[in-house]
Amino acid sequence: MSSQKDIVSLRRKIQRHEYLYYVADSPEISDQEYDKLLKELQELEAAQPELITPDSPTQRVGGQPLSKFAAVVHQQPLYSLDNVFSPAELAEFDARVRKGLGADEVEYICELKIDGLAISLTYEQGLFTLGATRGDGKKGENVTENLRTVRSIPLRLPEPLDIVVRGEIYMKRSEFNRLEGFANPRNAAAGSLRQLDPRITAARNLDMFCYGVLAGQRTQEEGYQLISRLGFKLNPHRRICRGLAAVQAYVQEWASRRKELDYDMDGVVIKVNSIQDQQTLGFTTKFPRWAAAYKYAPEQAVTRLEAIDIQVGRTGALTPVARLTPVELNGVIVANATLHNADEIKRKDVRVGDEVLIQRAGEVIPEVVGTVRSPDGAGANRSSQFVFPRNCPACGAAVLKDTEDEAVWRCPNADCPARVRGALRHFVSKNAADIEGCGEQIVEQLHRAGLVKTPADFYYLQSADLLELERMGEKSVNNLLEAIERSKNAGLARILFGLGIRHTGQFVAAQLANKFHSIDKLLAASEAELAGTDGVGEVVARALYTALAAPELREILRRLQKAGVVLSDNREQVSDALSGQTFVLTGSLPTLSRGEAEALIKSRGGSVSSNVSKKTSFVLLGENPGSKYARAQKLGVPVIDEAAFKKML
Ligand code: 3BA
Repeated sequence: MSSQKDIVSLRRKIQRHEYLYYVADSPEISDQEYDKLLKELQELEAAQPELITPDSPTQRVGGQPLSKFAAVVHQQPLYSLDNVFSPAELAEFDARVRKGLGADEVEYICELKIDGLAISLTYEQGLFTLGATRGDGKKGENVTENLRTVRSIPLRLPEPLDIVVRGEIYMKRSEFNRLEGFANPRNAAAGSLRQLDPRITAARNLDMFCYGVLAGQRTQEEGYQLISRLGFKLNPHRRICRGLAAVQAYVQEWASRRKELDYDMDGVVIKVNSIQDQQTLGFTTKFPRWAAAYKYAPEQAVTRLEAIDIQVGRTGALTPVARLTPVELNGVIVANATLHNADEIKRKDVRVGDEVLIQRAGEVIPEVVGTVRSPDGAGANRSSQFVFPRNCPACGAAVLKDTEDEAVWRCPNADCPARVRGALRHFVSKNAADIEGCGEQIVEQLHRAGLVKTPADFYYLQSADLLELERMGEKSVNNLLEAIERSKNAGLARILFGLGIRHTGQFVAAQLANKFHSIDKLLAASEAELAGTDGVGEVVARALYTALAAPELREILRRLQKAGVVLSDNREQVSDALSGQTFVLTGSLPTLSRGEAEALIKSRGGSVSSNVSKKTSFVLLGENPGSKYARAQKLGVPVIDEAAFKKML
């Protein structure tokens, strides 16, 4: 039996590594080592549940689902920010501040305005006891259990303080891209924070930047340094700017640099640095006179909404798409924009025939913001409200939601022609089987003609059948058959990815291929063996185990194999590319998580270290690099970005 002392010291150790990984972004141990420590603690606590404390790292997801969130009255109200929209308005803000202080020049601190949700964290005696949303500024919701799942939020402080810290909860773009049905990372963060079941929130990997300061500081910057020392995560891009010109330069710089970030920002927050000056300026009823938010204008255009179509994806998700009178949006002609989901159409009340505002925010796909009513018509002659279909437009099946909270309606029919076509398009795509020249139209034609229903059918196509299709001459038939033949060597990882098995994205597919090397070994693997794959957790392993046992999938795999599609990977070919090379990671990468990058390196024979030395082969550089970058430059260690890294693989 282990002592309380063992448990406490193990807990401290894990807390320290959580800090290093999630806040300081400079881990000293690998994900596997971390998992091992956590598992060890879980086992010790399971044997002696009376020793579990609320700040234990095992308690991040301990809570039971709630039936509703309780209201919380903020001890101190959360103010809003005064908005400015142009350099001229920013100059007016500076003039007001200078006048209020009787100063010629003011020292400001500028920081990125994170596009997330304001929250407040309360600590009592150093223990995290309450987390609340901003709400209307006076009253918010108690989301403590959900905030406990956010790894960058400390559950215990190094000192037994009674404090309240404020900040912004947000979702990284790379995390948002994994999810479906949310309009943007902000909505995804909001939806994830408002989940009654903390296990769902935990799976969404939310993050937080703090910007609140504590009493007794001389400047805002000192306040930031203090909360940083207490273990909170701060956005690293803040800068002290003396005078208006320096502030304008910061605003301009980040207008173009925002694309570098893995999270959305919608402007810059400018704060008077001196706390005494802040007190002199005070507050209006709504906002502090010593702060302003400079909001960037999104790329927008106005055009007519011609129609709303519903697209059905391979997973069954129904996405409403706006068909527009083509219009130019920053140099690109746009004819379609997403309306995201049924709730969004209702909320925005956009109707066919309306003049609508479209914009391209952080993402590549433009979205419809809302209707711009003409001053005369005032909407008198508008068409009726869009009615979201109750049935799949492609097959007629009644549509469903996975859970009530979800915004996405889905077609549940696995044989739905739209879903099947989506699945086939996915299979032939570049990162999957890569059947060259087999575009959307050909897939559609083959499916319509009844020649292809599953991915395996591509490999049984006969030229006689193909020649009967419209616009398919001898040459195009030969080209297609040759491309299909070539794709037989795409490799296990791509074929696995192409089959669209749930939870098996490009990354997991590559990991599975690397670990099991052949489809037969993969199909014979136990759930535990699947869970032992880097990048595959227990939840995914369970779902994957079930998916791999499905008779339909087994039959497709059998027919692929019979047709000569290679379903094994040559060990040497994949695993030795990085053999003998040592990598150090710093900063966050645009698409890969740290864990994914480490797993990729190891799976190819390389190793990962946390310290840069002369022996380091490469430093893999992401956004917001730490001191390792400077050290790499000093030692002359080659520095590569994610794109270069992927090429090496
Ligand atoms: N700084 C949002 N308010 C912020 C504390 C003040 C403030 C914000 C900020 C009022 C961001 C309003 C909601 C609120 C705490 C009130 C930031 C950001 N500073 N960097 C000056 O990044 N979005 N939002 N939160 N009190």
